[in-house]
Amino acid sequence: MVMFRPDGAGPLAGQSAVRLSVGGAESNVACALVGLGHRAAWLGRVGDDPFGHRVLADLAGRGVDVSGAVTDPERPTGIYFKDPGSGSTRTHYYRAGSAATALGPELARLPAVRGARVVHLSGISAALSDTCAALLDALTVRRAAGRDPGPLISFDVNHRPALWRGGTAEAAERLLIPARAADLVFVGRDEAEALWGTARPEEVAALLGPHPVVVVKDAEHGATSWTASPSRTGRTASPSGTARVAELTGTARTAEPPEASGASGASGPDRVRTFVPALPTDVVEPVGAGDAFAAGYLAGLLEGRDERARLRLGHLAARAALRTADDVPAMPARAETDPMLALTETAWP
Ligand code: KDG
Repeated sequence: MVMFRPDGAGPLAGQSAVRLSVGGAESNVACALVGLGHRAAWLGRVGDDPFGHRVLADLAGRGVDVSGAVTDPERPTGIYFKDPGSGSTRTHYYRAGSAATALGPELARLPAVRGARVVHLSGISAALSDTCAALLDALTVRRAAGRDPGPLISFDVNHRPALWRGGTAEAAERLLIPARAADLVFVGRDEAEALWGTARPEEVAALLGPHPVVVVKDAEHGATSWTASPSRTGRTASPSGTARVAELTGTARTAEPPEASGASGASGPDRVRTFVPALPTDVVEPVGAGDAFAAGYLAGLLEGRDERARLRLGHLAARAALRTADDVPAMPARAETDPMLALTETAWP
Protein backbone atom coordinates (compact mmCIF):
# COMPACT_ATOMS: atom_id res chain seq x y z
CA MET A 1 0.00 0.00 0.00
CA VAL A 2 0.90 3.61 -0.07
CA MET A 3 0.69 5.25 3.31
CA PHE A 4 -0.17 8.86 4.15
CA ARG A 5 0.58 10.42 7.48
CA PRO A 6 0.21 13.98 8.76
CA ASP A 7 3.10 16.23 8.07
CA GLY A 8 2.56 18.16 11.28
CA ALA A 9 1.59 17.37 14.83
CA GLY A 10 -1.98 16.71 15.87
CA PRO A 11 -4.88 14.62 14.57
CA LEU A 12 -5.21 13.89 10.86
CA ALA A 13 -8.58 15.64 10.65
CA GLY A 14 -6.91 18.97 11.38
CA GLN A 15 -4.07 18.65 8.84
CA SER A 16 -3.61 20.38 5.53
CA ALA A 17 -0.46 18.50 4.48
CA VAL A 18 0.32 14.80 4.50
CA ARG A 19 3.44 12.81 3.60
CA LEU A 20 3.36 9.87 1.20
CA SER A 21 5.41 6.72 1.75
CA VAL A 22 5.02 2.95 1.49
CA GLY A 23 3.65 0.49 4.05
CA GLY A 24 2.35 -3.05 4.34
CA ALA A 25 3.35 -5.78 6.73
CA GLU A 26 5.01 -8.18 4.31
CA SER A 27 6.84 -5.50 2.32
CA ASN A 28 8.04 -3.97 5.60
CA VAL A 29 9.54 -7.34 6.56
CA ALA A 30 11.16 -7.71 3.13
CA CYS A 31 12.73 -4.22 3.33
CA ALA A 32 14.02 -4.81 6.84
CA LEU A 33 15.54 -8.16 5.86
CA VAL A 34 17.38 -6.52 2.99
CA GLY A 35 18.47 -3.76 5.38
CA LEU A 36 19.98 -6.46 7.59
CA GLY A 37 21.94 -7.90 4.67
CA HIS A 38 19.65 -10.64 3.34
CA ARG A 39 17.93 -11.23 0.03
CA ALA A 40 14.14 -10.86 -0.06
CA ALA A 41 11.44 -10.84 -2.69
CA TRP A 42 7.95 -9.36 -2.32
CA LEU A 43 5.12 -11.12 -4.14
CA GLY A 44 2.35 -8.55 -3.97
CA ARG A 45 -0.17 -6.91 -6.25
CA VAL A 46 -0.55 -3.22 -7.00
CA GLY A 47 -2.70 -1.14 -9.35
CA ASP A 48 -1.44 0.30 -12.62
CA ASP A 49 -1.56 3.76 -11.09
CA PRO A 50 0.94 6.26 -9.66
CA PHE A 51 0.64 4.67 -6.20
CA GLY A 52 1.39 1.19 -7.54
CA HIS A 53 4.35 2.53 -9.49
CA ARG A 54 5.56 4.24 -6.33
CA VAL A 55 5.30 1.04 -4.25
CA LEU A 56 7.30 -0.98 -6.76
CA ALA A 57 9.92 1.73 -7.26
CA ASP A 58 10.31 2.22 -3.52
CA LEU A 59 10.75 -1.47 -2.76
CA ALA A 60 13.11 -2.00 -5.70
CA GLY A 61 15.08 1.07 -4.60
CA ARG A 62 15.55 -0.57 -1.20
CA GLY A 63 16.87 -3.73 -2.84
CA VAL A 64 13.76 -5.92 -2.58
CA ASP A 65 13.18 -8.18 -5.60
CA VAL A 66 9.79 -7.16 -7.03
CA SER A 67 10.05 -9.14 -10.26
CA GLY A 68 7.25 -11.43 -9.08
CA ALA A 69 4.90 -8.61 -8.11
CA VAL A 70 1.86 -8.14 -10.34
CA THR A 71 0.49 -4.86 -11.70
CA ASP A 72 -3.28 -5.15 -11.99
CA PRO A 73 -4.81 -2.98 -14.73
CA GLU A 74 -8.31 -3.26 -13.24
CA ARG A 75 -7.93 -2.59 -9.55
CA PRO A 76 -6.34 0.31 -7.65
CA THR A 77 -3.45 0.20 -5.23
CA GLY A 78 -4.49 -0.02 -1.57
CA ILE A 79 -4.07 3.09 0.54
CA TYR A 80 -3.92 3.66 4.25
CA PHE A 81 -3.67 6.71 6.48
CA LYS A 82 -1.99 6.90 9.86
CA ASP A 83 -3.45 9.17 12.49
CA PRO A 84 -0.96 9.44 15.31
CA GLY A 85 -2.40 12.68 16.64
CA SER A 86 -4.62 11.47 19.44
CA GLY A 87 -2.37 9.37 21.66
CA SER A 88 -2.11 5.90 20.13
CA THR A 89 -1.82 5.74 16.33
CA ARG A 90 -5.03 4.87 14.49
CA THR A 91 -5.03 3.54 10.93
CA HIS A 92 -7.67 4.14 8.27
CA TYR A 93 -7.81 1.81 5.29
CA TYR A 94 -8.96 2.42 1.72
CA ARG A 95 -8.30 -1.00 0.30
CA ALA A 96 -11.64 -2.75 -0.35
CA GLY A 97 -11.43 -4.03 -3.94
CA SER A 98 -7.75 -3.08 -4.18
CA ALA A 99 -5.30 -5.00 -6.36
CA ALA A 100 -3.96 -6.93 -3.36
CA THR A 101 -7.39 -8.42 -2.68
CA ALA A 102 -7.05 -10.37 -5.94
CA LEU A 103 -4.02 -12.33 -4.70
CA GLY A 104 -4.90 -15.99 -4.59
CA PRO A 105 -3.71 -19.56 -3.97
CA GLU A 106 -2.01 -19.85 -7.39
CA LEU A 107 0.82 -17.79 -5.89
CA ALA A 108 1.71 -20.74 -3.64
CA ARG A 109 2.89 -22.67 -6.70
CA LEU A 110 5.31 -20.03 -8.00
CA PRO A 111 8.98 -21.06 -8.18
CA ALA A 112 9.87 -17.98 -6.11
CA VAL A 113 7.75 -19.38 -3.28
CA ARG A 114 8.72 -23.02 -3.63
CA GLY A 115 12.42 -22.19 -3.92
CA ALA A 116 12.56 -19.79 -0.96
CA ARG A 117 14.16 -20.77 2.34
CA VAL A 118 11.50 -18.87 4.30
CA VAL A 119 8.10 -17.53 3.26
CA HIS A 120 6.71 -14.87 5.57
CA LEU A 121 2.94 -14.35 5.75
CA SER A 122 0.64 -12.03 7.64
CA GLY A 123 -2.78 -12.60 9.17
CA ILE A 124 -3.82 -9.32 7.53
CA SER A 125 -4.26 -11.29 4.30
CA ALA A 126 -6.94 -13.45 5.90
CA ALA A 127 -9.15 -10.37 6.28
CA LEU A 128 -8.69 -8.96 2.78
CA SER A 129 -10.69 -11.36 0.59
CA ASP A 130 -11.63 -15.01 0.19
CA THR A 131 -8.86 -15.54 -2.36
CA CYS A 132 -6.26 -14.03 -0.02
CA ALA A 133 -7.53 -16.28 2.77
CA ALA A 134 -7.26 -19.26 0.41
CA LEU A 135 -3.65 -18.30 -0.30
CA LEU A 136 -2.85 -18.35 3.42
CA ASP A 137 -4.58 -21.67 3.68
CA ALA A 138 -2.58 -23.10 0.77
CA LEU A 139 0.71 -22.04 2.32
CA THR A 140 -0.05 -23.12 5.87
CA VAL A 141 -2.78 -25.68 6.44
CA ARG A 142 -2.51 -27.67 3.22
CA ARG A 143 1.27 -27.56 3.30
CA ALA A 144 1.31 -28.70 6.94
CA ALA A 145 -0.83 -31.67 5.94
CA GLY A 146 2.47 -33.01 4.67
CA ARG A 147 2.00 -33.46 0.95
CA ASP A 148 4.28 -30.57 0.02
CA PRO A 149 6.85 -29.59 2.68
CA GLY A 150 8.23 -26.59 0.72
CA PRO A 151 9.92 -23.65 2.48
CA LEU A 152 9.75 -22.75 6.16
CA ILE A 153 6.52 -20.85 6.74
CA SER A 154 6.66 -17.87 9.06
CA PHE A 155 3.35 -16.31 10.12
CA ASP A 156 2.69 -13.08 11.98
CA VAL A 157 -0.84 -13.00 13.41
CA ASN A 158 -1.12 -9.21 12.83
CA HIS A 159 -4.68 -8.75 14.06
CA ARG A 160 -6.09 -5.57 12.48
CA PRO A 161 -9.57 -5.11 14.03
CA ALA A 162 -10.60 -2.49 11.45
CA LEU A 163 -10.35 -5.06 8.64
CA TRP A 164 -12.60 -7.73 10.15
CA ARG A 165 -16.23 -7.09 9.29
CA GLY A 166 -17.27 -10.06 11.39
CA GLY A 167 -15.53 -8.58 14.41
CA THR A 168 -13.16 -10.20 16.86
CA ALA A 169 -15.00 -13.53 16.92
CA GLU A 170 -14.45 -14.01 13.19
CA ALA A 171 -10.81 -12.91 13.42
CA ALA A 172 -10.18 -15.21 16.39
CA GLU A 173 -11.48 -18.23 14.54
CA ARG A 174 -9.87 -17.49 11.18
CA LEU A 175 -6.45 -16.46 12.48
CA LEU A 176 -6.06 -19.48 14.71
CA ILE A 177 -5.98 -21.80 11.70
CA PRO A 178 -2.84 -20.52 9.92
CA ALA A 179 -1.30 -19.67 13.31
CA ARG A 180 -1.50 -23.33 14.28
CA ALA A 181 -0.24 -24.60 10.95
CA ALA A 182 2.80 -22.39 10.29
CA ASP A 183 6.31 -23.47 11.28
CA LEU A 184 7.07 -20.24 13.07
CA VAL A 185 4.47 -17.91 14.52
CA PHE A 186 4.79 -14.38 15.88
CA VAL A 187 2.01 -13.01 18.04
CA GLY A 188 1.67 -10.02 20.36
CA ARG A 189 0.52 -10.75 23.90
CA ASP A 190 -2.11 -8.01 23.49
CA GLU A 191 -3.32 -9.56 20.24
CA ALA A 192 -3.60 -12.98 21.84
CA GLU A 193 -5.59 -11.52 24.68
CA ALA A 194 -7.97 -9.65 22.33
CA LEU A 195 -8.41 -12.66 20.06
CA TRP A 196 -8.33 -15.67 22.32
CA GLY A 197 -8.62 -14.27 25.82
CA THR A 198 -5.19 -15.52 26.84
CA ALA A 199 -2.46 -13.12 27.86
CA ARG A 200 -0.05 -15.44 29.66
CA PRO A 201 2.74 -16.29 27.20
CA GLU A 202 2.75 -19.96 28.30
CA GLU A 203 -0.96 -20.26 27.56
CA VAL A 204 -0.61 -18.51 24.22
CA ALA A 205 2.16 -20.87 23.21
CA ALA A 206 0.13 -23.88 24.32
CA LEU A 207 -2.95 -22.64 22.47
CA LEU A 208 -1.05 -22.25 19.23
CA GLY A 209 0.12 -25.83 19.41
CA PRO A 210 3.43 -27.63 19.18
CA HIS A 211 5.12 -25.49 16.58
CA PRO A 212 8.80 -25.64 15.93
CA VAL A 213 8.84 -21.98 17.05
CA VAL A 214 6.31 -19.70 18.80
CA VAL A 215 7.35 -16.12 19.62
CA VAL A 216 5.12 -14.12 21.99
CA LYS A 217 5.95 -10.40 21.96
CA ASP A 218 5.13 -8.28 24.97
CA ALA A 219 5.74 -4.69 23.79
CA GLU A 220 8.35 -2.82 25.82
CA HIS A 221 8.84 -5.77 28.19
CA GLY A 222 10.37 -8.25 25.78
CA ALA A 223 9.72 -11.39 23.77
CA THR A 224 9.48 -15.04 24.80
CA SER A 225 9.94 -17.92 22.42
CA TRP A 226 9.33 -21.63 22.64
CA THR A 227 11.45 -23.79 20.39
CA ALA A 228 11.84 -27.50 19.95
CA SER A 229 14.61 -28.79 22.17
CA PRO A 230 17.58 -29.65 19.88
CA SER A 231 18.00 -32.99 21.61
CA ARG A 232 14.39 -33.84 20.90
CA THR A 233 14.14 -32.49 17.37
CA GLY A 234 11.47 -34.49 15.59
CA ARG A 235 9.36 -35.06 18.69
CA THR A 236 6.66 -32.53 17.89
CA ALA A 237 3.38 -32.70 16.06
CA SER A 238 5.05 -31.05 13.07
CA PRO A 239 8.19 -33.07 12.42
CA SER A 240 8.77 -31.72 8.91
CA GLY A 241 8.50 -28.11 10.15
CA THR A 242 10.88 -28.85 13.00
CA ALA A 243 13.32 -30.37 10.56
CA ARG A 244 13.15 -27.22 8.41
CA VAL A 245 13.93 -25.01 11.40
CA ALA A 246 16.73 -27.33 12.43
CA GLU A 247 18.14 -27.31 8.90
CA LEU A 248 18.11 -23.52 8.79
CA THR A 249 19.66 -23.15 12.21
CA GLY A 250 22.14 -25.97 12.06
CA THR A 251 20.58 -27.71 15.06
CA ALA A 252 19.55 -30.83 13.14
CA ARG A 253 19.77 -34.09 15.06
CA THR A 254 18.71 -37.55 14.14
CA ALA A 255 14.96 -37.13 14.03
CA GLU A 256 12.76 -39.77 15.55
CA PRO A 257 9.98 -41.04 13.32
CA PRO A 258 6.68 -39.12 13.64
CA GLU A 259 4.92 -42.10 15.21
CA ALA A 260 7.36 -41.85 18.13
CA SER A 261 6.12 -38.31 18.75
CA GLY A 262 5.59 -37.48 22.41
CA ALA A 263 4.61 -33.84 21.97
CA SER A 264 3.17 -32.28 25.06
CA GLY A 265 2.12 -28.89 23.71
CA ALA A 266 4.05 -25.82 22.67
CA SER A 267 5.00 -24.91 26.21
CA GLY A 268 5.46 -28.47 27.45
CA PRO A 269 8.61 -30.09 28.78
CA ASP A 270 10.08 -30.78 25.34
CA ARG A 271 10.13 -27.06 24.51
CA VAL A 272 12.88 -24.61 25.31
CA ARG A 273 11.66 -21.26 26.64
CA THR A 274 13.79 -18.18 25.98
CA PHE A 275 12.99 -14.67 27.16
CA VAL A 276 14.88 -11.59 25.96
CA PRO A 277 13.97 -8.15 27.35
CA ALA A 278 13.27 -5.38 24.86
CA LEU A 279 15.63 -2.42 24.46
CA PRO A 280 14.47 0.75 26.18
CA THR A 281 13.90 3.55 23.69
CA ASP A 282 11.93 6.73 23.08
CA VAL A 283 9.01 5.76 20.85
CA VAL A 284 8.15 8.10 17.99
CA GLU A 285 5.51 5.81 16.48
CA PRO A 286 5.01 2.04 16.88
CA VAL A 287 3.47 0.92 13.56
CA GLY A 288 5.92 -1.33 11.71
CA ALA A 289 7.89 -2.35 14.81
CA GLY A 290 6.40 -5.86 14.77
CA ASP A 291 7.45 -6.30 11.15
CA ALA A 292 10.98 -5.14 11.93
CA PHE A 293 11.07 -7.56 14.88
CA ALA A 294 10.03 -10.43 12.62
CA ALA A 295 12.70 -9.47 10.07
CA GLY A 296 15.39 -9.34 12.76
CA TYR A 297 14.34 -12.72 14.13
CA LEU A 298 14.27 -14.24 10.64
CA ALA A 299 17.67 -12.75 9.81
CA GLY A 300 19.06 -14.46 12.92
CA LEU A 301 17.41 -17.72 11.92
CA LEU A 302 18.81 -17.54 8.38
CA GLU A 303 22.26 -16.85 9.83
CA GLY A 304 22.04 -19.98 12.01
CA ARG A 305 22.24 -17.95 15.23
CA ASP A 306 21.03 -19.28 18.56
CA GLU A 307 17.61 -18.41 19.91
CA ARG A 308 18.78 -15.63 22.20
CA ALA A 309 20.60 -13.90 19.34
CA ARG A 310 17.54 -14.21 17.06
CA LEU A 311 15.35 -12.50 19.65
CA ARG A 312 17.99 -9.84 20.25
CA LEU A 313 18.26 -9.08 16.56
CA GLY A 314 14.46 -8.82 16.52
CA HIS A 315 14.57 -6.23 19.30
CA LEU A 316 17.39 -4.28 17.65
CA ALA A 317 15.45 -4.07 14.39
CA ALA A 318 12.20 -3.18 16.19
CA ARG A 319 13.94 -0.36 18.04
CA ALA A 320 14.86 1.23 14.72
CA ALA A 321 11.18 1.12 13.67
CA LEU A 322 9.97 2.59 16.97
CA ARG A 323 12.20 5.61 16.42
CA THR A 324 10.60 6.70 13.17
CA ALA A 325 7.10 7.58 11.91
CA ASP A 326 7.67 5.68 8.66
CA ASP A 327 6.78 2.00 8.50
CA VAL A 328 10.09 1.11 6.87
CA PRO A 329 13.02 2.38 8.91
CA ALA A 330 16.70 2.21 8.03
CA MET A 331 18.07 -0.88 9.76
CA PRO A 332 20.96 -0.54 12.18
CA ALA A 333 24.37 -1.40 10.72
CA ARG A 334 25.48 -4.96 11.37
CA ALA A 335 28.70 -3.59 12.84
CA GLU A 336 26.43 -2.11 15.53
CA THR A 337 24.08 -5.07 16.03
CA ASP A 338 26.39 -8.06 15.85
CA PRO A 339 28.55 -7.33 18.91
CA MET A 340 25.30 -6.91 20.89
CA LEU A 341 24.17 -10.41 19.92
CA ALA A 342 27.13 -11.85 21.78
CA LEU A 343 26.79 -9.82 25.00
CA THR A 344 26.39 -11.70 28.26
CA GLU A 345 22.87 -11.83 29.60
CA THR A 346 23.57 -9.27 32.31
CA ALA A 347 25.06 -6.82 29.79
CA TRP A 348 21.82 -6.86 27.72
CA PRO A 349 20.10 -4.50 27.09
O1 KDG B 1 2.60 -3.85 10.58
C1 KDG B 1 2.53 -2.59 9.95
C2 KDG B 1 1.39 -2.64 9.01
O2 KDG B 1 0.21 -2.74 9.76
C3 KDG B 1 1.29 -1.43 8.15
O3 KDG B 1 2.45 -1.23 7.40
C4 KDG B 1 0.12 -1.49 7.24
O4 KDG B 1 0.07 -3.74 6.45
C5 KDG B 1 -0.49 -2.85 7.00
C6 KDG B 1 -1.84 -3.06 7.51
O5 KDG B 1 -2.59 -3.72 6.81
O6 KDG B 1 -2.14 -2.64 8.61
